[in-house]
Amino acid sequence: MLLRTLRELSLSAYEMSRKTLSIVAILLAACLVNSCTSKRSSHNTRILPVSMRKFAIEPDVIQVKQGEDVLLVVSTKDVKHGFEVDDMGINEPIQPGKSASIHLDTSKKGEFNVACSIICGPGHNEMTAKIVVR
Ligand SMILES: [Cu+2]
Repeated sequence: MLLRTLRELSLSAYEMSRKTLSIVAILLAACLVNSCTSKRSSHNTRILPVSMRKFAIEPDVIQVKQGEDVLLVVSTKDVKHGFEVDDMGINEPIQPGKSASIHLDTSKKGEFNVACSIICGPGHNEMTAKIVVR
């Protein structure tokens, strides 16, 4: 009798822990799904096309709001260029015929210089722009 009760007790404890585990697993899964979808939701993402060419970056002033979700879609009209924003840790080669999507960190206000990081000809140094986060 006592043995049986003990067995039942340990069984129910085992089942309880299994239940707890599955609840924790479900909660974890829900959190993961939620954070994934909120990061990937394209609802509020502002997509800004930027084009590079000899020897300009257009637009040369890219204005965004602090905290805004911004995706730059950078392409080149001629040769290979490099889209570089030193203070944002961005340096992306841009190949002809293939645009690059660059997610902007807009958490800090300020002006960030954009330059071409791949020497592309005599006007290479004139290839500048700025990102203004306000
Ligand atoms: Cu260039």
